[in-house]
Formats: sequence, C-alpha cells, structure tokens
Amino acid sequence: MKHSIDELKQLAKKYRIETLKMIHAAKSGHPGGSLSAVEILTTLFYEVIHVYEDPLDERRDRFFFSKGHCNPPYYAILADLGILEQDELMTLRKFGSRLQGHPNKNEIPFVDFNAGSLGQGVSAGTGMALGFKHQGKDNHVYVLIGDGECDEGIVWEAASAACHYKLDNLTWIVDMNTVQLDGATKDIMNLGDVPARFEAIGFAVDEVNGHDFEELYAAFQKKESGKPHVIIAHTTKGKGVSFMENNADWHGKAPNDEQLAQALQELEEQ
Ligand SMILES: Cc1ncc(C[n+]2csc(CCOP(=O)(O)OP(=O)(O)O)c2C)c(N)n1
Repeated sequence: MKHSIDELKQLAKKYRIETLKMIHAAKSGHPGGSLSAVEILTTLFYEVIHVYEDPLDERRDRFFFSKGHCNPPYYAILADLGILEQDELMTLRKFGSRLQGHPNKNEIPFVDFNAGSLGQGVSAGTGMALGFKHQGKDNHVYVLIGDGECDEGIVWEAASAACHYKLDNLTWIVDMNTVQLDGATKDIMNLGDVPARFEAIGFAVDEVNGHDFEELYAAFQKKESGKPHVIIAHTTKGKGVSFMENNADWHGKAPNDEQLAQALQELEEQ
C-alpha cells in the first residue's frame, strides 16, 4: 500500500469532519451515506485510482459516483488532490457554486458522471467499461452504489450486461449500510441475498468490512479474467457519530450548531 493505515485513518477522520462542516454550512445534505462511504472513497483515491497531473489524462481510470447525493467526502478528497480549491468546499449547495448536491461533470474536471437519479451511474459506468473494451483500452471503471439504490431495476439490468459482455475492467462497490432514505432497506424493498444474486448473474464477488482499509485494499486487488467484480462493503450509516449511526433520520438533513459541535467532538476523540 502507498500509505500507512494510520495515515489513511487520519485522512478518513478529516474527511468526516469536513463532510459535517460542509453539510452544516449548506444547511442541507446527506450525512448518513456520506459518513458510511469515507473509507471506500479514501481507499479508492489514495490507493487504487491513479490521479495524473492532468486530471483529464486519457489514461485515467474512471469513477462513477452513482450514490452521488453523498458527495461531500468526494469533494473534500478532490480538493486535497488539487482538482478543487480548498476554499470552495464551504460553498456546497450554494447558488453559483460548482459544488452542487450531486457531482457535475460539466463543471468539475475529472468528474465523469452527473448523478441524481439513482441507478443511472451503474448503467452509465457499465456502458463506459464496454466502450473501453471495444476500443481495446485498459482503463478501469469503478462505480460506487448504495444498497437502497440496488432496489432500482436498472441496477440488475446493468449487472446482466456487465456479465454478458465479460467486463473485467469494471468494479462496482456496494456501500451496504443497510439503511436508505426513510428506513431499513430490508423493510422498504428486501433485496434478499445480495452477494448470491451477483454471483448468480456472473460477477466475481467479494465481501469486506467497508471501514477496514486493509480489507478494502485487498479486495480492490482481486480481479478475475472475463468477469466484472463487485465488492460488497458492509458499512454503518452515519459511521463515527453516535446519534447518526444506523439512524435513517440522518439520511438527508443537516446538523444544527449543537449537533455539529457534539459530532465534531466525538470525531476528534476517535
Ligand atoms: C431514481 C431515484 N429515486 C429516488 C431518489 C431519492 N433518493 C435519494 S437518496 C435515496 C436513498 C438511497 O439509499 P441508499 O442507496 O442506501 O443510499 P445511502 O444510504 O448510501 O445514502 C433516495 C430514495 C433518487 N435520487 N433517485
């Protein structure tokens, strides 16, 4: 690995803190699913996806943030990578800002997909992986989706296409935090045995603790010839803040001043 586990943990802590400050300043946003995805995003951008000096370098791997409502930690990482300005972060969701509630590829270099409608990123990312295959290019496509997002039929259509076309240049990561907009995913639309479903369609499947850098890194190294890869990352929605953890109330609202102070204190102590 390029970074020590301790370095990655420090980065994750910083991204959690920045995420909550950004959502607090915007007075809206999605803390729960942002906090669950922090280690996944940190591993991807510090250990897996190479970012070139020119962020639009043709050789780059592509990242589709299909659960793009959870973009604050992504923006914070892009600022550290020099793709965004640090002082832009607090403009999240403000009029005139490039940093809208979902990533916007028309405004931000390196962003490859305009999210918003759940399921679309999976489909578009799979299409791009197919395009790279046709062109004989070896760029890899990574797609991050939510478990609630897997309720969308388009996810399973794209899964069939990915296997049919043997897209071994494609990795999906499911942020399996088990909670969606207004409750537990199993109560809203039970997905059944998700790893078994992916395996039955033809994916190479890995299951990891989505907050464990070593497990995530090891899973990203595994690629099987002729098969797309899915990493089921078991995570906690709202990870790191006691009153947000596993609580659907924190899917899509901003902390007030007192709640932010408590959350930051808890994160600082970790
Ligand atoms: C097609 C579509 N339907 C509904 C929504 C509204 N919506 C935004 S986030 C969300 C829940 C997503 O749950 P999950 O994928 O588990 O995300 P996470 O818990 O990681 O935030 C919903 C229903 C949407 N953005 N797109």
